[in-house]
Amino acid sequence: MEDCIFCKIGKGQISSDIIYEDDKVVAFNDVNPQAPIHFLVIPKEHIESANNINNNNCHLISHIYIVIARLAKELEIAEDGYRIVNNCGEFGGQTVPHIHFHVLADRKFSWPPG
Ligand code: DGP
Repeated sequence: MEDCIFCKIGKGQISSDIIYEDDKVVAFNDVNPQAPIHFLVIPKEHIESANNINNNNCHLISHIYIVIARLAKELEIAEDGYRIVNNCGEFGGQTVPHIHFHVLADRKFSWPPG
């Protein structure tokens, strides 16, 4: 999508602190970190939000979870645990309309969220 900032990051048109990339997804550090480790994982294909997951693109979502598990081991956060957040829509707090999964780690998180 032309005006989408995360599409541009996925295509390398905007620089970001990339920690993992393959043909389907990119993981990069969040510009406004909320934890000592805070990165985002996005599909390169434009999917607006969780509302738009379907049978044709769900393989990208499962792939994102596989990548998160791999990065968690590499970053040595798997054992302590971490939080995966996917904000959806206005009430969910989504500010960038390209689906993304926050991975927050290296501190303890409370529940319920605010
Ligand atoms: P959300 O509120 O769930 O839509 O989160 C969007 C996140 O994306 C927010 O934590 C800040 C981050 N973000 C927005 N623009 C950029 C950018 O250009 N680069 C990076 N690295 N992160 C961004």
